[in-house]
Amino acid sequence: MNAKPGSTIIAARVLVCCPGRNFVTLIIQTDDGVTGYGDATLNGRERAVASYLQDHVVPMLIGRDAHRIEDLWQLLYRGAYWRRGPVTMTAIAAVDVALWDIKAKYAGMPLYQLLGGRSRDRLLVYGHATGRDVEETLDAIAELKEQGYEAIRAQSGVPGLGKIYGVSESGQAYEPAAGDLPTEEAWDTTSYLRHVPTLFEAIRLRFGDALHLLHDAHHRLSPNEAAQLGRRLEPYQLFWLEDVTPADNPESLRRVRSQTTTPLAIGEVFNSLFDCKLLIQEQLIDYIRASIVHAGGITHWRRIAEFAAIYQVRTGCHGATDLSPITMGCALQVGAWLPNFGIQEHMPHQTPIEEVFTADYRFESGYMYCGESPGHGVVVDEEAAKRFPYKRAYLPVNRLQRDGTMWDW
Ligand code: EZ4
Ligand code: CO
Repeated sequence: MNAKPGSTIIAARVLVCCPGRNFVTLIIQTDDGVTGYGDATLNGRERAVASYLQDHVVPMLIGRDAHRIEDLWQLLYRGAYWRRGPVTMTAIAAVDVALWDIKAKYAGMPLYQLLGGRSRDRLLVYGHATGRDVEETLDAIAELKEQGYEAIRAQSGVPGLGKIYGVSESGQAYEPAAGDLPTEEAWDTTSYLRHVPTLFEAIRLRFGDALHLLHDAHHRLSPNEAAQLGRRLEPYQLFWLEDVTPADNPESLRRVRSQTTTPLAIGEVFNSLFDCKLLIQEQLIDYIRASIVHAGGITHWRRIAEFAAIYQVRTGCHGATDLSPITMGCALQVGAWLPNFGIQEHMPHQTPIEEVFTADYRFESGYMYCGESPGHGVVVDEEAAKRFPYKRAYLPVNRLQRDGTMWDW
């Protein structure tokens, strides 16, 4: 496969840095000085993807035509023989995104132009409100409303339980991952199911009906418990209820779907169209949460999104802070084009991330606006990154309060 001059990949390197939290970035350069950046961050397993890229993918890239994005995607996917899985698909995503960045820079256009141009002026995002109890969550919602958010994910501590993942300590974000090893938290589904409707009742009482409300059950429920929760939340008209059951069994959603009209979202841990297929085809969900970084890059993610469009399923891309600004830049570029864009998660990155990543997107009053610079609009300062070396860090895990059984967190 001969590359034309002016588009040959001459260098590719992996950068692991920790400006407040760990990020893995793939940097690809062509012989005429165009640089593309791809996100390869897999929270808590960062080094595994860095090695996959460094040891097995980078050597295959050198000398290839940077414009043959599809062919390189197929080479890395089919060629590995061992298909799918988060590590593989995140590594492929990094290559894919860096190459789309390069192609758009060659074209001198923002990425959305290469996909078909704009379908919308701005992208609806949702913010995160959490608190140790209902009152704190209500205050957090009030603050987000002040900033203009029209859609808010609400989580709160559960009476009788200590700190649980997804709920912050006072005034703090519940992320990033902290601790050299995962801490262990205690969980009780009965207490949780009793508590959640009271949270949403209080929210509607204080803020009325206009606000879009979301909630994340973080894979902790059985199909029947999820059906119960969906029903009990119907009076509060949620925008979506997320990850009610573990994502391994898509059939579980049949039970939930048949029992409740509360809109369902799932898929932040999905890495392939095959994870999403049944859920979309049977219209068991309303929003697909797969992200560009964990689902094979723009090339594969857009197959998921366009497949979803056929079944009136809209996108709601994962956008927690473990997805680097590169992934956010791509999500906004692609979301500017995608006809069935639904909503974008927005959890702002914390300082000092801006010392390493410069992004051309912006948030304003409940919406995000993608930038107009060529590429996906995010550049990485490799020199600055050296000041922030990788630091082992993990999110907490979960055990049942009753008897210490390992649980989904
Ligand atoms: O737990 O990104 O909806 N968002 C989430 C996230 C995920 C983390 C895992 O790395 O559930 O906070
Ligand atoms: Co989630």
